[in-house]
Amino acid sequence: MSAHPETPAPRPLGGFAAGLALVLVAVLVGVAAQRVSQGAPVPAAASAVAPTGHTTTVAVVADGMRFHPDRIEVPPGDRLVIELTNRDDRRHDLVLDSGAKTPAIARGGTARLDAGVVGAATQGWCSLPGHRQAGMTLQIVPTGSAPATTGHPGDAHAAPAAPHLDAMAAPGDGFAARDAVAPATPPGRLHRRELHVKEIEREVAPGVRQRLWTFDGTVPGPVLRGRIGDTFEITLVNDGTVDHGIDFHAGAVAPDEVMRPIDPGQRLTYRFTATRAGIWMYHCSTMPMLHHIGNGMYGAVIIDPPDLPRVDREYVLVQSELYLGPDGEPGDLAKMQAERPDAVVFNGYVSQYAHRPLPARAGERVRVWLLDAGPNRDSSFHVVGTQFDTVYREGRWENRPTDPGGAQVLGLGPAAGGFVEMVFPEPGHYPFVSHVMVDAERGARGIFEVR
Ligand SMILES: [Cu+2]
Repeated sequence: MSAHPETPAPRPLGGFAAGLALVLVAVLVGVAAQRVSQGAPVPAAASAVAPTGHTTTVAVVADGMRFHPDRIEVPPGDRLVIELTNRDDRRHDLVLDSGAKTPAIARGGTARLDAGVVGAATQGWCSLPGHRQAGMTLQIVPTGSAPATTGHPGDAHAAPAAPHLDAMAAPGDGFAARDAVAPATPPGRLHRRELHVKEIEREVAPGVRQRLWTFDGTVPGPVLRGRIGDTFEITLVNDGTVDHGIDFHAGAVAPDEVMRPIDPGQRLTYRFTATRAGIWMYHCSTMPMLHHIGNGMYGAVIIDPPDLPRVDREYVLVQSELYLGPDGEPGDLAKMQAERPDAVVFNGYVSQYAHRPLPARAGERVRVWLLDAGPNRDSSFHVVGTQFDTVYREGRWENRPTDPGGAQVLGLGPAAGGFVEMVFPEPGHYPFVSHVMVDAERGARGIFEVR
């Protein structure tokens, strides 16, 4: 198997490299293709070309989120048969413009695709979510014809438009915001739980529904909490339709086994011991991670610093971006790649705490834990009308109430976290935002209602 001739070639990087790659592919096809005559009827051709009665067979390997080769030249009029082998650790299939397709095959699996008589350039791709946009495409070209145009893979077909999102719209009366209250630190030292991957359709802004990929049906996933020295034994169960995995930043462990993607119906147990304090991200570990995190697969693990004082109230806010796909479908990977979010949100829903404010009382000390789940954008958390006398960021106390200085924002890059504390001076409505103003205006905002 490892001595197979179709060892993945380097990706072409420019004109010269592309030209070289074409020569290599031509040689590769010349070696791998078997052209045989046969009298059996052939499937209808995509364009009018006289069938030659020959069949060209090409071995294609799926590996590293690419097809090798990713361009196949076929004598016009030949029938093309592709023998697909998957060497990746995740499932793939191959779909053609014509509608011909293989089933999804697991690592080591093979499938045979009859592409019919080749008369015109044809596109192929892997139809598992995100794989086409991540670059899993294949061109079939009649020998001697001009190369097919290669636009952005995500633009290769006209997709239905994304729904319109109004960041100022109010949710309906029945809307319940996600509970932002931080869970209490549980007493035990071993935290055992199952996390089920669920692919669910849910509202992310008033009137806007998306098919989200989730841990346990919520976005963000459940907030887990413990102390330094605690062990977490998490069993991930994939109740979804595509492969998923998990990666906990809260523990140090070799990724090979525990972070591997698992097929639908499978489970794995991920054990780690928390040795350092902070608010740590967890997220799906399946490629393209940009798509899996961008479509909802993230959450937080809080490991309390040993000297964490009691406060009157504690909240958790996880910031993330929304890249809308068509209504009721997963988020749009092409937008994620272009860093063009439709909205930026706290705890998964546009401006939810502007409509359902978080309560507090004047004179109370309030702690807000923050995690920037991204996947792409920084957060700059600010509460209008207050100053932070306490800042804890990425494992360090940066400000304490006894310090003469204070802080106006908690700045976080993607996957970073921390907490701030403040005392509200008097009753009122104190807006909170990411002070990246374009993000505040597209949904990263809320209100503390202080009585
Ligand atoms: Cu996933």
